[in-house]
Amino acid sequence: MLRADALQSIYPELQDRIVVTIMGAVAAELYTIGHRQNFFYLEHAMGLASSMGLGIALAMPNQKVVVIDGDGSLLMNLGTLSTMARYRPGNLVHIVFDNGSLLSVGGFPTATSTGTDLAGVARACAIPEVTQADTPEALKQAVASALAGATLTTIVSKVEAIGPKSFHMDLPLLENRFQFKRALEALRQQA
Ligand SMILES: Cc1ncc(C[n+]2csc(CCOP(=O)(O)OP(=O)(O)O)c2C)c(N)n1
Repeated sequence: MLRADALQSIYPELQDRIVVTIMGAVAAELYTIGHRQNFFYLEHAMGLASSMGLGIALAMPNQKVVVIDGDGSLLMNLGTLSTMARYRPGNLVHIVFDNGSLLSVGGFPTATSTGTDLAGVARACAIPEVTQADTPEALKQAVASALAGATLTTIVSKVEAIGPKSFHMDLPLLENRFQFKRALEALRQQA
C-alpha cells in the first residue's frame, strides 16, 4: 500500500478531527491532500507526535484526537506506548505507518525491517486495542471503528517506502502552531 493512498482513503475521517502528525514525508502528503487548521505537523521533535496527541486527548476528553506516526519515530520514543496505555484515553487513535525506513532523511532501514513488530510491542505495553491494516479499505474501516468507539487504539499499517516528490509545505511551523491553537480553542468553546 502507498501511504499517499492510505491517507486519501482516511482523509474524510480525519478532516474534522484534531490530527497531529510526525514531520517530513507524511506531513507533506497530508498537507497536499488538504490542510485543515485542526491539523498540526510536528516538525523537528521526532518521536513526540504521540506524546503531544496524548496530552491533547487528556486535556480535551470530548474531542477525538488522531496521531499519525512513523516506525522510525515510534522506535525513537517507544516508551510512549507504555505511557499511552497507562493513561489510555479512549478518544485517542494512534496510526503508525510502518515503511521499515527513515524515509524522510534518505531511506535508512529501521528495526521493523529486521523483525521488530510494533503491533506486538503495543500489545505488550497494554494498549487496549491494537489492529493491523494493510490496505486502504482495511485502514479506513479500522480508523472509522476506532473513532466511533471509545477505546485507545493503535493501528499499524505496513506501507511502501515511497514518499512524495516534494516535501514543500507552504506553512511555516509558527503559523501552523497559532492556527492549531486557535482551532483547539474554538473546539473547546463549541463543546
Ligand atoms: C531527534 C531527531 N533525530 C533525527 C531527526 C531527523 N529526522 C527527521 S524525519 C526522520 C525520519 C522519520 O522516520 P519515520 O518516522 O519512519 O517516518 P518516514 O520518514 O519514514 O515517513 C529523521 C531521522 C529529527 N528530526 N529529530
